[in-house]
Amino acid sequence: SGAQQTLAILKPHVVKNPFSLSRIKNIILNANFKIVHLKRKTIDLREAEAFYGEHKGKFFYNRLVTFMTSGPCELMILTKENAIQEWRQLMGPTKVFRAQFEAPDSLRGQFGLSDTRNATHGSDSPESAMKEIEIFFPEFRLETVINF
Ligand code: DAT
Ligand code: MG
Repeated sequence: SGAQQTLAILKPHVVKNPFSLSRIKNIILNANFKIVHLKRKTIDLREAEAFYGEHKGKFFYNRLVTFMTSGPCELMILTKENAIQEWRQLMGPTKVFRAQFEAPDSLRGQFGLSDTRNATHGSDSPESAMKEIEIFFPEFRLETVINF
């Protein structure tokens, strides 16, 4: 065991709303995640396509890429014991109606607006965490970031 890292994204509609943004950051810190690196940036098309490559061809892909590049996101490396699973748990289900009914206190339950604008992203495995951190924090050397 030991600390694990995950890549979290606060999506553009959250970053546009200072009230939601500060509430989510308080929730993150109260859940004992450490924000070890944070940058606010508008994701470019090349990054969005690399990041969401597994979804290319799906009906929501163009909508997703358009939304994610529409304004600044906050990109974070979070660390905690079992961070990948714990962050997915805190986010709640992908689909906003499921989140609102099954996990109303989750981040997506509280701050999600639609299946695309579902407030947050979280890596789904150690392999995707490495890949995603490399896309958005290429200045971080991976062997210093991932500590299984
Ligand atoms: P997650 O973000 O929970 O890992 P995913 O990897 O299946 O979910 O999908 C990536 C993102 O794509 C998701 O956060 C929002 C968008 N998305 C997924 N399914 C969708 C759908 N049915 N309609 C619209 N957007 C969707
Ligand atoms: Mg995913």
